[in-house]
Amino acid sequence: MMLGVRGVPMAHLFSYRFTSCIVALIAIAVCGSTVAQTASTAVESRVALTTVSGSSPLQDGLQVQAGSAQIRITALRDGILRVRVTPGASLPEDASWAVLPRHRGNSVQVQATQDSSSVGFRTSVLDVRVERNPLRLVVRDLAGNVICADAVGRPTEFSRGGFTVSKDMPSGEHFFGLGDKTGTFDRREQAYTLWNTDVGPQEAVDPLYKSIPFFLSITGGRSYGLFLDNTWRTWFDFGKQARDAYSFGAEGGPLDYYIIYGPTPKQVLEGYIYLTGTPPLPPLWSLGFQQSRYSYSPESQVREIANRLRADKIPSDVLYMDIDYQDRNRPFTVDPAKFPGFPDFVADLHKQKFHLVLITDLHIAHVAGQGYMPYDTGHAGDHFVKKADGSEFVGIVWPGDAVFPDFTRAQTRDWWGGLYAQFVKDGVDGFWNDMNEPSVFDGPGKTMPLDNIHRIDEPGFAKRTATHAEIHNIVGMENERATYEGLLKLRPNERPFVLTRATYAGGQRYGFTWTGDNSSTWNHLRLATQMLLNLGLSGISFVGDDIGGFNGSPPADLLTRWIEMGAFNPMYRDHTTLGSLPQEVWVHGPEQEAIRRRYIETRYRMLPYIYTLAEEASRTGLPLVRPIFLEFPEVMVSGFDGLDTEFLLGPDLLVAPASFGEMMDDYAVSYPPGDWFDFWTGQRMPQQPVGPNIVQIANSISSGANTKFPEPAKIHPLLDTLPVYVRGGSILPLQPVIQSTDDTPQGSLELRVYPGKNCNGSLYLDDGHTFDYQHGAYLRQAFTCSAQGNAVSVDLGKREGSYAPWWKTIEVVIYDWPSAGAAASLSNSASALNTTYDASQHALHIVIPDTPGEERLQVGGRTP
Ligand code: MIG
Repeated sequence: MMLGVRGVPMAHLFSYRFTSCIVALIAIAVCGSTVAQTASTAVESRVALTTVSGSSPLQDGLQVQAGSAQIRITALRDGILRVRVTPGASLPEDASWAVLPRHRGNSVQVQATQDSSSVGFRTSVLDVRVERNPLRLVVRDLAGNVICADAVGRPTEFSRGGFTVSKDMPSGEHFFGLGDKTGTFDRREQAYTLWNTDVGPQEAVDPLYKSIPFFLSITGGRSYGLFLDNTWRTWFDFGKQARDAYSFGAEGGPLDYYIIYGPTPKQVLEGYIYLTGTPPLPPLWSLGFQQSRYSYSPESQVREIANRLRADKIPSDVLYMDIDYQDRNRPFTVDPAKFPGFPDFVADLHKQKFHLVLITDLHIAHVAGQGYMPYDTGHAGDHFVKKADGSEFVGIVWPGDAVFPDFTRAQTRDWWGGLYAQFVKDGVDGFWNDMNEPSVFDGPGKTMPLDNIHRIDEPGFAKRTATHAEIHNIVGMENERATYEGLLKLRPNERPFVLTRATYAGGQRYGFTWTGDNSSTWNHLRLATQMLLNLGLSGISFVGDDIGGFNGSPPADLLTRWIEMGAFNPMYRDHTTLGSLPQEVWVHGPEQEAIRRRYIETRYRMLPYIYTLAEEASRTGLPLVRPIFLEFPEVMVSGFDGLDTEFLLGPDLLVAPASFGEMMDDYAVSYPPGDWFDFWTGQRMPQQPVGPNIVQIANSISSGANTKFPEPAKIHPLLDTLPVYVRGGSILPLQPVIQSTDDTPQGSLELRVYPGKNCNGSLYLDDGHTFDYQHGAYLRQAFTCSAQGNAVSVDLGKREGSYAPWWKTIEVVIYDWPSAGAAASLSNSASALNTTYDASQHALHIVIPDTPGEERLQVGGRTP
C-alpha cells in the first residue's frame, strides 16, 4: 500500500469519486473508469487489528505491532493518553490544527507492565493494557475500574482509507459534547456525522455547521473524554447500531485520539482545554444585549433602532449589520448609497454608546479589473483555493461568482487580517464570519469539490498540498483565526470580538460562536439549551443562539420567554431573517416590552458575576452555562434522569424553565444537592425530594415495598417569571442598572450573600476592552461567609491588582435573615453599622465603605 499525504492511503484521496458506487472492501476495481488511474495504489485490503505480534516499551508509553499495523500509546499527562494507530509501517505526520504544540509534546514517565495476556503501562492514575489476543486496548483506573475499553469482538479496522474504532458501552454510560448537535442532550443511542454544513431550519438535521470530534462520557461516578483529532469527515455512533458498543471513525486521515480521564466531568473538560486551549477574555460589551437582523439597512433604519433602544430604556450594547450594508454583497465594501458617510455614522453610534459588528463573509467576489481590492490583492498574492487542475476555484455565493481564501496558509491569513484595516480605521468594533463551512450555493453538497487543493504553509506542519476533503472541517476555524489575529495586529491593545458559524475543535481560542439558523418555535427554544450546554462541554464557552429564532416570527409569549432565557446565556443576541416580522424588544406592545426590559436589566445587574465567569473561562476554559452534573457530579451516580432544560449559569445560579414552554402545566424543579434560594423573592426553597429517580423506583418495586415517594413542590408557569435559584453558600456580585457597558454604574456594588455550605464568591473587573489587565490593571477579590449560631460573618479578601473600582460603597445583602433585629460591625472599626431589613425578601442590607484590604463584616442577632 502506498501512503499519500499525512500517511493517508492514496486511494482515499480519490475515494469521493466512488461515492455513487458500492465499494467492495477489497475489489475497488469494480467501481468504474476513475479506478484505472488510481488502481495501482488503490487495491487495498481491509486491515483489522486482531492480535499483538510485538511490542516495545517507551519512556512515556508503549508501541505495539499488530501484523502490519502499529499502535503507539503515550501519556501526555498522568490522566491523558494519546493513541495513534496506523495500518502501515510508519505513523503519519505529527501535526494538529487543534492541539497546542507545547502540550502535544508533553509526556510523563510511565511504568511498563506485562503478563501472559497483556502488555501495558501505568501512570500515577491509569492502568493501560493492550490484551494480546484478541487485541484490545483497556484503560482502567488504579482501583481496577474499566474506564474505556475496545469493544469485544470489534477490532479496530482500516478500510477504504478510513477507519472504525469500537468501544464497550455499559448500559449506564451517557455521552455529551460533539458541539451543538440537534436532538437530545445525551448523545446515547444517536449517531452523528461531523462535516461542516450550511443547513436550514430543520429540527433534527445532521451534520450541522461545526465539527468538534470530542465527547464526554459519564458512567455513574466516572467520566472520561475522547477526542478524535481528525479533520476529515468523521462519525460517531453511540449505540445506535450496536446495543453494547459505541464506535467512531473517519473516511480518511490519521487515527489519532486522546483519552482524557476525569474521574469528574470537570477534570475531563480541564484536560480537553489543556490540549486545545482557552478562549480569550472577550470585551465586556460583547456580554451586553445585542440587537441584530438580516438586515438593518439603510443607515436611517440602524439609527431608528439605536434611538428606539435608548428611548425605551432597553439596556443594550451592540448593533449588527448583516450582508445588505455591502455594495453588491461584496465583502469589505459599504454600499455608498445606503450608508453615505460611513465613519460618521459609526462615530454617532459610539456617541450613543453602541458597538457595531459587521458581517464579513469569506467569499470574495470574483471580479477582476473592477478595482475591488480584496480580489485584486488576493489574486495577486495567490491567496485563493485551487481546483484540482490548479486554476482558481470559483463558486456562487452572495456576491455571485466568488473565490475562497486558502486559510491553511499563514501568509493568506495575514493578508485576510489586513482586509480589516479600513473598517478598523472607521471604528467598527467587531466582526462576524458567516458562511464559512464553507457554503457554496452551486457546489456539491453545498460546499466546494472535495478534490479542490489547499496549501498548508503553517509552522508545525510539513509544507504540502491537501485536498478539500482533509481541510473542509477547519476552514471556519482558520477563517475566524485569521480574523482574530488580523484584528490583534491592527489594534494591538483592543480585545477582538469575532463571531463564527463554523468551527473545529480548538475554535474557542478565537472567539464566539452561535448555533446558526434556528426557528421561531418553542421547540427551538427548548433545543437551544442542550445545544449551548453541549457546546460548553466541547470547550466552547462563549456561545449563543438567535434569540427569538432566526426563521419565522415568534408569537409574543415565545419572544418574551426567549429574552428571559437569553439573559442567562453567555451571548445575548436577538437576530432574525430577511423578511420576517420585526423582532425587537418593543414589538407586541408595552406589557410584553416591560417584562423583556426587566430581564435585560437583570442581565446588566448581573454583569459583575457574568464578567467574573468570563474571566474564569479565559483561564480555565470552563463554560459559563453548565449542566448540573458539571458542578454536582454526584447527581450522575444515582442515575442520569435525562434532564435537559435546567442549567447553571456559573456555579451558583440555577435556571429552571418548563421543559415545554408552550404548555401550561405545573412542573417540578429538580434542585441539585444543598440549599437553594429563589433569585427573585429571596425565599429559601423547601428542602424537597428531587422526585423519585429510576433507581429508587426500581428498588421499591423489586423489594415489593409500597413506598410512597413524596410529591415535589410544583411550579406554576407564569410568563413574567423565569424560575431562577441561587445556591445556598454563594456570594453574588451585582451592580446598578446601566444602559450600556460604556456607562459607569452609579451607586454601590451589591454583594448578595446566601449563607450555606462552602460559602464563597469572587469578583473580577478591569477596563473591559484592553489587554492592560495582563499588566496588573485588574481587580480581583474573593469573599467567603460563615454562619455560627445567630451570627453571620462575611469576609472580604485582600484585593489583587491595580484597577480602581467604580464604587465607593458596598451594599451587603444577607439573605435568609429571619427578622429585623441585627447588630453589624466591621472588624476594622469599632462603630456599629446601620442595617435595614427587607421583610419580603428576608434580607438584611448593610452599606459599608469600599475596602481594598481584608475586612470582616460581623452581623449578629439572627433570631427568628
Ligand atoms: O444564507 O447573512 O446564519 O445569521 O443572517 C443566509 C445572512 C446567510 C446565514 C446566517 C444568518 C445571517 C444570514 N446568513
